[in-house]
Amino acid sequence: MTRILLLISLCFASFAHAQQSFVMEPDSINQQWIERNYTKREVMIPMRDGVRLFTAIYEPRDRSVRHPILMSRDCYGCAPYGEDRFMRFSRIGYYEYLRSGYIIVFQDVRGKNMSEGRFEDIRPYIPNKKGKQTDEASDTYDTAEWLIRNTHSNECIGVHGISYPGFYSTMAALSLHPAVKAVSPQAPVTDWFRGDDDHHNGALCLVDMFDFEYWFQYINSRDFWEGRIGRSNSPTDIVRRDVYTDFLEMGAVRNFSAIMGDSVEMWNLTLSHPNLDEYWETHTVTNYVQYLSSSKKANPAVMVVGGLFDAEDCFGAFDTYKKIRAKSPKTPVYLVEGPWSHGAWRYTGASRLGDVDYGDQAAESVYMLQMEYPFFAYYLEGKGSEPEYGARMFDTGSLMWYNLPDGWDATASSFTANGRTMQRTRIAFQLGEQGALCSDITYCPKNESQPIPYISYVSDPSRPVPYIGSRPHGGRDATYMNADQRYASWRTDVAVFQSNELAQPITVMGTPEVDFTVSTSTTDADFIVKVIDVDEEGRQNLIRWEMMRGKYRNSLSHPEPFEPNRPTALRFKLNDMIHTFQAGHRIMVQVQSSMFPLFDRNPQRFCDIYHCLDSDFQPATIRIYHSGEHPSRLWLPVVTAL
Ligand code: PG9
Repeated sequence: MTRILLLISLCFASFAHAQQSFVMEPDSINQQWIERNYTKREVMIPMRDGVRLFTAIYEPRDRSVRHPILMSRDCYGCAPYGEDRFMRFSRIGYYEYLRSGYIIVFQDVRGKNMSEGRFEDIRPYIPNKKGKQTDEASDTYDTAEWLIRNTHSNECIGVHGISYPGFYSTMAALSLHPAVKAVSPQAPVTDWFRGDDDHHNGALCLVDMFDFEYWFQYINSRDFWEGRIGRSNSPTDIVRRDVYTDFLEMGAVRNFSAIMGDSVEMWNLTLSHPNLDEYWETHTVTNYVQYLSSSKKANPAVMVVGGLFDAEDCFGAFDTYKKIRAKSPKTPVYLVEGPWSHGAWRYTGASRLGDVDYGDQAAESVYMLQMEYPFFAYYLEGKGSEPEYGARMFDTGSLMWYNLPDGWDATASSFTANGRTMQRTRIAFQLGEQGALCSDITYCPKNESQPIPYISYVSDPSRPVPYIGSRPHGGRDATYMNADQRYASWRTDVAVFQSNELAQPITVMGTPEVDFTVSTSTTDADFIVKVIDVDEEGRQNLIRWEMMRGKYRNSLSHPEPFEPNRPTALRFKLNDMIHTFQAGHRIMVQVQSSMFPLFDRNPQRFCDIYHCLDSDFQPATIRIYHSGEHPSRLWLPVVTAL
């Protein structure tokens, strides 16, 4: 840690003087002030291979002191373009930095918008680059070199970004430029096959992929920014009555490809790599975070931020943090997980999702003033103290933060939270007869042995289970992540298991694990497991869920058919959860075999789903075994304070 202190002292010495000459009245900042006190430059920064990247630099006019730099590398544009057109900075996201005189930098990544070069989705990191070899880490390195030579900076650079810019932030940490002192990947694009954006355990995120990819390649481009095409030039921008009915009518994935056309690279790549293969693994940034420890000159601090109800990259935030902790132990890494949707923490209204309010402590101002700004202030300005927490985790049931000084380790049997020692016990919540859910800490109905040791339902691809109860929707609605599940629990193709009313609160902190025995009358099927908090009003609040495409149950790389009607083990993990089920509530588990059109439908026949025909789709009789020789359990990590 002494190295960090030395680096910080360098930042501090060159910046400390800044405070006197740049302090402003707390409420005096506004867009006019920004435009009066900042200049804007647009430059094309040359990379080592000669490709030039468009970079917008907002710099304080005050050159009596040197300023920290906060950069975002972006594939969605750095608008407004033009040195005479200032960005309207979001109060929540930027005012603390502008108030403190940061140089704010936005860069179009290689091949996107006004930058030169060729764009590649989730461009792989290249270890031990030679000569003019480039990746997003080297583009960041070359940009940092240029910035510290051509701005009035204190040679302390922070990089942050949400979603795809979150991916570029993780790559920025891997630049290992000595001036890149602190990085914050937020809701970072991380693993597009296991759990982010494009797939969940091999099932295609149909709405997101179909609505995003054409737009991302053609509309979000220089042609758009220079007025040659408009937003509506997209064949996927079809008139929507309701995405459920419209996408159901469109049928098999091959029909979506026909509309998309054959020029959308990421759509074509996705469909030509249906299994987890080398393409996906080389494009997964967490396969390279061990290189964070490979430099003696740089050791950037990393603060990962995630939303517990993030519909896009919930997996990515947890996985980025866990892999950095495991593979680069010398990296100072922090995790913040709040009750937020994708990126909500940097915008007004963060504490609400759908019709649920998670309270004042979940507000964007709490996040910015207590978490993000202090992190960058410490590492870029030497202001304040090192974050006293390794992780700050929000309990979505008790609506309070846990400060975990030792960070987040979902496997630890004991840990410290809010100054108390917590003990974690993996408890089996067993699926039971008549839809019971019982465990050692909840009531178990007497075990009247029933001749039928399973609950069964018919999964009919012509009537898939909607991913959300409200209708109509033009696209994917992010509020499904914590929505009321009563719309599903009455359906005959959803298996429902619930506990008795809890006599005491039960706090779950960690990784829920499915450990079921199932069967299908066909050779493939999907399984979605949902963990639900049933409150006193009977609202069935979705807390955590995950999809497993059945053929990948044993391996994401090597799909296997089911033997029809043979009881088969089904084991997979859900994203971590931090949730207290209050006394008087019930714990509910729902199991279903479609979540449409969030995911593409499974034809329920072992085949290459992306090229199967409408006629390939068939109903399947699904059995969820619950007793006898085939018990099914949901393992929940229950914690108690010692
Ligand atoms: N996570 C978003 C996304 C990226 C790529 C494909 C689809 C979605 C995002 O960058 O906002």
